[in-house]
Amino acid sequence: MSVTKNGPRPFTVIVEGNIGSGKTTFLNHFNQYEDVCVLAEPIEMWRNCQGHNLLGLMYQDIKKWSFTFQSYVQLTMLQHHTKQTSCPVKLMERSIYSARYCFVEKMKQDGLLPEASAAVIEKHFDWIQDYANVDVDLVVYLRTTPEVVYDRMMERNRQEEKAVSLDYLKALHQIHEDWLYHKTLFKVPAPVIVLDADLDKSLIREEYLKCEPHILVSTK
Ligand code: DGT
Repeated sequence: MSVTKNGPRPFTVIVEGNIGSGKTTFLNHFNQYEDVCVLAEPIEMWRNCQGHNLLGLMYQDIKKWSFTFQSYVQLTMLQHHTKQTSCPVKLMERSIYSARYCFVEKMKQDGLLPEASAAVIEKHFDWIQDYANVDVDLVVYLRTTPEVVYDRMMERNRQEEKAVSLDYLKALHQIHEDWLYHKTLFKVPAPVIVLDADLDKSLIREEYLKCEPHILVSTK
């Protein structure tokens, strides 16, 4: 356990990568360890916020729903970052950082989030960083190529993602690259491990095993 703003915190790992990069499969691999608290992305919460499918609304009309959606994503990510656990390791799918640095950034670039709305989300984000316990110890970047994740996304056929184009995935890929690989875009919140996540399911286990010792560092 390390001690930060609000007291003890487990060794915290965030798993990042493009849509369809295999974050869920990666997390599932670590479900076998009882010392690891695995927090999958709160997508079901985004699909049902008091009966409203915010993820669906966002893809139907991004301009109208971008602020609503990103506000809720930020809240649910904050809940995961601050969730108490007795496990020495916490493994999270995405983070408050990718919401802000990848998705909000992309909406801003495309003019889909009014400047005033972006300012409110950024103020909130800055306040969270200053006063909440959202520090992380390690980033696992599941690096892919856009064409591979596009095929995976088409195959899984999630209703809300029918509106997602290859061009959108290429742009998101570039933002992830600049943030976590080239490290030229935004502050990287912790050391980064890069895995080749283009690999097929039958080969990816080898990649997972490579980073296991870095993740299970605080477990006995
Ligand atoms: P995986 O296991 O790597 O295939 O993970 P996915 O693709 O299920 O999870 P993720 O986080 O890449 O995306 C789930 C959906 O939610 C996808 O349509 C993108 C969307 N999404 C996630 N976070 C945000 C966000 O902060 N803003 C926006 N606009 N969309 C987001």
